[in-house]
Amino acid sequence: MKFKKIGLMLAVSALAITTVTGCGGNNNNGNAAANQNQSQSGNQNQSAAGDEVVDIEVWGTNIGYKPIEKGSKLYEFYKEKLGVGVIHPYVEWNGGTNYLNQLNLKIAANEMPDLFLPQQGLEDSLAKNGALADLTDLLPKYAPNLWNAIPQDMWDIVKANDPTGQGRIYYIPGMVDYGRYSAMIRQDWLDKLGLQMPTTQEEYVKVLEAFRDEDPNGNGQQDELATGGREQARWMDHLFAMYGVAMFEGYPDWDIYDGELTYSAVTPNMKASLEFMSKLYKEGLLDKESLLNTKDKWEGKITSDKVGNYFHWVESGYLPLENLFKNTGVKANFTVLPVQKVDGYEGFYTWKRFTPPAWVVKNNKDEKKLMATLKLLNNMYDKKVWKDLYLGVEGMHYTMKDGKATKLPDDKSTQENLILDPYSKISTLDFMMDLNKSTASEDRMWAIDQVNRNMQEAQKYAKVIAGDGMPASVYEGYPDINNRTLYVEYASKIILGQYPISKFDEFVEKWNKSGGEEVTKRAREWYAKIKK
Ligand SMILES: [Ca+2]
Repeated sequence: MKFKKIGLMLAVSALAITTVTGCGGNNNNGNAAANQNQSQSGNQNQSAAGDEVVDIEVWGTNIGYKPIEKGSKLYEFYKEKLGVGVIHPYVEWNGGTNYLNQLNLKIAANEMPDLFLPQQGLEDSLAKNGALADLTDLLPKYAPNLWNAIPQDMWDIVKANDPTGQGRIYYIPGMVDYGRYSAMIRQDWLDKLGLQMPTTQEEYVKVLEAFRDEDPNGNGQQDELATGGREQARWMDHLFAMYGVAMFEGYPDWDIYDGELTYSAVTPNMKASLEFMSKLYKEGLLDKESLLNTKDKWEGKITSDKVGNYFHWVESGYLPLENLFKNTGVKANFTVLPVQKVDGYEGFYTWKRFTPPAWVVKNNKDEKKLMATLKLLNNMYDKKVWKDLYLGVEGMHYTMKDGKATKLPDDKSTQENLILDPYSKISTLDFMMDLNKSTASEDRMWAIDQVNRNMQEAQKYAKVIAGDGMPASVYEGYPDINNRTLYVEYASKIILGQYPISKFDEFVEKWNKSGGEEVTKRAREWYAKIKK
């Protein structure tokens, strides 16, 4: 479920960017209405020429927008841009729960959509039942744009994860082609206090002390929070990262330790990082409420000019900047905090290329529909159409003003759901940066420039972890291991000083006995398979 949130976050961050300049590839968009008129006559021509437009049914996330019906504006737009008719009935999303129920009903009624987003591992059982198209040979042949957009070694992992054990491809993974995360530090505070950017843990602690003691926000009160995070010891990955702990949005993950794939939570690296964090906590360098902070509460502190250093998505960094400016009038400068050097450790910011399955294709007996589905996949994964797909229909999703395309405000009662979002299912650094640059109005450029600079800079510290693409099935039968129950308990208490660091060994033992040993065995078997 956490992955679904990521998808939504990306959609939200993309939607928050509202203006598009009329340069380059956007010239097409100015003619969207004209294109639509042309498309109607054009399609008649196509039909006359025998190039029939086939309709297919597509299901995916819709958080309340209008459906796409035959002949509707978005239907015509997709038909014009992609050569396929997309029918997208409204299905209430409700966090994915209702969607999954409706999807199951539809499948039980033998009315599976032609192309859809699977949920919660549904693709595994469907593949086993022969309900999904085997894409192994179809994609290279009929959807080369998609096939080539995802690296071969990722396809190899998808094959290794084939639930039928035949090494075939039954789903299209989501992908992020760049390191998305970093710690951010207030460069303007460093400058004000005459401090250099820290590069070692020792220097870092000195900087945190200065943030705590020297009133960098200038209000005469000692109200600064040098660094911090959120409940369940999440969103302070930078404090783990310097010890080489694989950590994904606050969730321990899998990487190579001592030569073997290992859950990072049970490594000596984790022990050392928790010990460090308990010291920061004791010294008042870690927000005392770190383990209580909700998302809103922590972000509220960042945007009220109190926090010196936080960890998050780099690409949504304009949100804290702009909110901080709105709240306080301060134009902050957040820069990437390098992974701090600690003797004996190799630090990094975790990068996972895999995001959950983006699409599965019905094992269609209707050859025309199967070919239309593959055509749609091929055409929508052509990067040249991504900005058009992002903007949507002129007059419904965006409007032209002085040669600039401006996204219209979100309006679920009038806007059809932009269901085809390849740019968020395969996220690339260049597209995101280009979108940032070409869509920001002048008055927002100070924040957007920072974000683009930081996105580039963060790549220096991003490392793809060995556990990237590991299927959730390794946790089967061990929900507590999957939910990190023990880890959160011990990590929290150690950080707060309620447990001495020596208790860490007890945690490792308990973890192994309560299923961790078996999960580790499965994880290593999986890893041996993909390394073959
Ligand atoms: Ca202050």
